[in-house]
Amino acid sequence: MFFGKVKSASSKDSRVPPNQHVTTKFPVLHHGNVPSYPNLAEWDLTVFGLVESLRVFSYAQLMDLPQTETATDIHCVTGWSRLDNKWTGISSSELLKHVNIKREARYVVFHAEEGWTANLPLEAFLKETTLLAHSHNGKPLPPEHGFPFRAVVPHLYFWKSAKWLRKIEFVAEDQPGFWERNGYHNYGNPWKEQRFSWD
Ligand SMILES: Nc1nc2c(c(=O)[nH]1)N[C@H]1C(S)=C(S)[C@@H](COP(=O)(O)O)O[C@H]1N2
Ligand SMILES: [Mo]
Repeated sequence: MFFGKVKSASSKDSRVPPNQHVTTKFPVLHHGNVPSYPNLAEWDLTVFGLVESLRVFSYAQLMDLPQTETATDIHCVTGWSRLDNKWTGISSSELLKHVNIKREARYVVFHAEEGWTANLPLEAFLKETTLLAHSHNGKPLPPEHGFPFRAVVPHLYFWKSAKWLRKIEFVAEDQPGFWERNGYHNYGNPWKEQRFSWD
């Protein structure tokens, strides 16, 4: 008798971390308000901290940088996973062609609107699938999903993927962000189920 499931390498099961279920919906989850930007000329993205010189990018300047497309799965700590998301934006490695970080920089803090932050190690930021995204499945992000720019860090639980990104800070010492100070795991690897601080 065989009681297990037959798995193949291409099986969706192998792409879904433990205790996650797949949804084709795109749930909206956040703390605080959805900002609106009637005038994108007033929006900017600041890169600061342990950098040779602080850089402020306008929306137009970011859109002029070489664009990257990724196809990645997202895993929310509340239990849903959404497979095959196409994101368009600026890769972290592209960004770092325009900003020189100092060698002491070891962690990254994403600063969103309303003081919301998320932290991650520099290596996680530098992973090739990490994107500053402006589009999802070929369309500009809707306001509730982070318009005009959000971080996408698909190899960590989705709370690290800051919506309404306004600043990226490079630091030497880790600085736990909003959820990390409120009981979530500091790193958040979905494959190891690093959901809460005690996991
Ligand atoms: N600025 C900001 N970004 C955020 C959050 C937030 O509260 N504020 N919540 C995070 C959480 S907990 C999740 S699960 C995802 C949800 O993204 P979505 O609403 O696009 O599905 O956004 C993340 N990014
Ligand atoms: Mo979340």
